Amino acid sequence: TVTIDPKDFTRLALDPHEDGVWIVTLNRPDKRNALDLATVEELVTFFSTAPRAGVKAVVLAGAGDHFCAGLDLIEHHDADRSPADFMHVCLRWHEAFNKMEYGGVPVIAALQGAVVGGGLELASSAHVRVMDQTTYFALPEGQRGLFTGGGATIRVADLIGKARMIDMILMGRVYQGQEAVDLGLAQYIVEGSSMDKALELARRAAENLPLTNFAICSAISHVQNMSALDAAYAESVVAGIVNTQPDARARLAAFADKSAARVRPNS
Ligand code: 1HE
Repeated sequence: TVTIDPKDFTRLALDPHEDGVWIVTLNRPDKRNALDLATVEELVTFFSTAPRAGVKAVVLAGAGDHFCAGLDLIEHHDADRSPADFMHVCLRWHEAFNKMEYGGVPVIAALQGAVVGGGLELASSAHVRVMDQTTYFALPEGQRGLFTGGGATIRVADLIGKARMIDMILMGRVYQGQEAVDLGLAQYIVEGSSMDKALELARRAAENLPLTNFAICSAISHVQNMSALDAAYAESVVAGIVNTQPDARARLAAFADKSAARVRPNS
């Protein structure tokens, strides 16, 4: 079996819980968790391995007052990269973020403070985003003489629509509070700690069967990239496997013998 040793990681703090939920924390708070190459490589390693290492759900967090300040602008400035160099940097970001989105393990982002630039690209690769009252979203690339390179044109446009994304990056517009939820940048906003809520959600997700979560956290994203004809085919194949899994028998039996919880409206 594949194992993940938290001691192998320096940029990420890894905290595995007994229920299979892992808290993965960007751990450079004095740099506002800016994404340097080393951090991205650790994200690639973790999210490439997690689906085979028994990780049932992940809470992705940032240490300190800010979730993530995006691309490490100092490293980028000092490296004075060629176009080919930076293309390869972006490809490593895509490797990490695609492993998150398509890996089949639920990833719940616990957000606070700045979720900006590449930090928003990272957050938008999670399956669920929880924000607190301090959280704000922006794409400062426009003002910095840069462009997004970590998937914002794909995922941020998907979350909020093309026109709003263009406005965000063109004007440096900042979204926060309930408006950010209404637009789709986050699914939950809490008065207290986004970590507490994200952990609660990760634990709930981890109670689903792993194969079911694999389908939810990979097939839905893959299917979005397909024609309707191929999507219907792929969905049928995935449902064929998931909906006949032996582990689902007990849950179906519980429904049949009326011991399973019924679906009710919130009280
Ligand atoms: C950084 C970075 C960074 C902070 N790269 N070092 N991203 C941005 O344009 C966001 C830039 N950052 C900020 O606007 C602010 O730092 C924050 C709003 C996130 C936080 O403000 P604050 O007042 O708490 O911190 P600070 O004093 O600005 O920064 C504290 C330290 O973090 C300082 O380092 P120090 O060694 O001088 O103490 C900063 O240099 C460092 N720091 N942010 C490097 N981003 C694949 S393309 C993706 C394109 C992008 O992501 S563009 C980047 C957009």
